[in-house]
Amino acid sequence: MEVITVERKILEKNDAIASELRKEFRERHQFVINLLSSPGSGKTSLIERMVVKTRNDFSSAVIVGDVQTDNDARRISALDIPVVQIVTNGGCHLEANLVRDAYKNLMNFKIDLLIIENVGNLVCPAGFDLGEDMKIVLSSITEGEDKPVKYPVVFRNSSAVLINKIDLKPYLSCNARIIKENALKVNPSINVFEISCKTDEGIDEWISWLVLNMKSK
Ligand SMILES: Nc1nc2c(ncn2[C@@H]2O[C@H](COP(=O)(O)OP(=O)(O)O)[C@@H](O)[C@H]2O)c(=O)[nH]1
Ligand SMILES: [Mg+2]
Repeated sequence: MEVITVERKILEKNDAIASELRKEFRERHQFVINLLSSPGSGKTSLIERMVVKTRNDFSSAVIVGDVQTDNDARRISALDIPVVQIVTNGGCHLEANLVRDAYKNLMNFKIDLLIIENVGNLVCPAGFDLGEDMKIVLSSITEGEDKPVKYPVVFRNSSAVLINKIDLKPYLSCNARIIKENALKVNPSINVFEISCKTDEGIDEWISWLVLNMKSK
């Protein structure tokens, strides 16, 4: 019983900070997405592709969470956009207070799209509101077809699933159509995109959908 009480208190505190953040993002006309996936599904690769393709249209910034190292922040800062790395030192997800502290470093930049790359994990990050407009989950075809049904909460809480690495279809027995069906089973309103961060297939369609949502905020 105590554990449940403590967990609820943590989530309540997190949600209060997330609400403040959401208000601040709205006042600054910033659209915020929270990227979730297993380690290695392609979150950083997606950010790299998106920034290259959209930099003439709008300004992006990134907050990236990892258990250790600032490798991802280094990769992203090579694109010459503002990036803040949060090292959680063992923590399996980002919390709103960490994002609030990281966001202080982004006050002086013009930002249209803020991308939060969460810690690679399909369980813990799902329950934590970071003030984002949307959670987006990546599921790559190297992970198999059953991730949406094994980890339903993250798929249920996400507005879109990006089925990544479809360039590898010829080499794998995993069927992207079944990932899609499983995702729709746990969340009938989830939007599904098949993408490759290697060949760029599907990336334009995903970005067009995102931009529509940014414009309607
Ligand atoms: N073949 C292929 N490899 C990819 C694709 N996207 C990412 N990768 C590779 O997958 C590995 C993990 O990608 P990364 O972006 O670091 O994943 P993250 O841990 O989710 O940020 C890297 O070696 C990428 O080059 C893709 O669409 N196709
Ligand atoms: Mg990464």
